[in-house]
Amino acid sequence: KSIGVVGVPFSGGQPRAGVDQGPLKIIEFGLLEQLKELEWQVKFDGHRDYNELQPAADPPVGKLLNARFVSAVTESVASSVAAHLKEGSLALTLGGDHSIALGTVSGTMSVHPNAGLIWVDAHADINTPESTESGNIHGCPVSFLLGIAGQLKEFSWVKPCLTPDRLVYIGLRDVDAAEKKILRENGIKAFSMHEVDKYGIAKVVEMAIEHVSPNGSRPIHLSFDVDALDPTVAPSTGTPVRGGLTFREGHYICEAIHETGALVAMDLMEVNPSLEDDQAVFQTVTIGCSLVRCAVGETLL
Ligand code: DIR
Ligand code: MN
Ligand code: MN
Ligand code: MN
Repeated sequence: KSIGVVGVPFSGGQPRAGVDQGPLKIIEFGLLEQLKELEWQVKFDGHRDYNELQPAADPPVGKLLNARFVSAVTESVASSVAAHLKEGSLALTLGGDHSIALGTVSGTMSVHPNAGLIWVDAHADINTPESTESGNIHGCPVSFLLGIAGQLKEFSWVKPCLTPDRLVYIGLRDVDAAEKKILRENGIKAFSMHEVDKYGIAKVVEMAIEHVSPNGSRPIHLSFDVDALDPTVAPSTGTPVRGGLTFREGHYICEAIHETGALVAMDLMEVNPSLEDDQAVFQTVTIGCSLVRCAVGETLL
């Protein structure tokens, strides 16, 4: 069993500096050694310098900020993820902000066109270029993947590759009004923190998996935004929202998805080691590492 690790030190999908240091910190904290201890063959080519893809000028495209830069980086990420998958490796992408998932999911779908997507996040990240209030593309990747965004020439490489029935959310609690409308109109399955409270995490994860990959019939891509976790558990992230997943709920999601045997790709996004104090950074980075370990087979017993 082998795992291809893609480190994406990129922050252009949102305004706060530092999230580009997430992948470096996660690897510095020993994730690759931990994966080897779990008997994975690890392929990691080092962190690519995505700044070489930064265009000389990148004026707003409508409301979207850094559109050309985000497009170039995510296109490159898509091909890195696809290359690992074609070699039969599990693809693990370390962010960076969540705009990067436009690349990771596109890469997965190019190799596994029927894959299901489990998006664990406080936010739905499904704004369109028209609906976004912030202009930050980390709030938009899902609409691009679904093809409800309307084609922009800056993102001409993006092919709609996801259908609403193969998408499910866990952990939502900060969803824009326009996003709620999009979720409703497209009949997208979402388990907000309300459903986590109501059914418990085990039932929610079971229903989520059953939705995107009935009886393990479809490969699974897990996109985990660390802000899905409660800020007391993972404080060092750009847009923390109170009332999130507990330490164990976050890990349970990863453990249960591992148990399906269908996981082909995982993203760990929005770890920002420049936010909060050293203790908070330690907590956030170590939980990032342990979420990944659980998703690839670490068990408690
Ligand atoms: C908001 C916040 N919905 C936006 N999104 C965040 O900017 O579109 N996503 N923080 O991670
Ligand atoms: Mn996100
Ligand atoms: Mn988020
Ligand atoms: Mn985000």
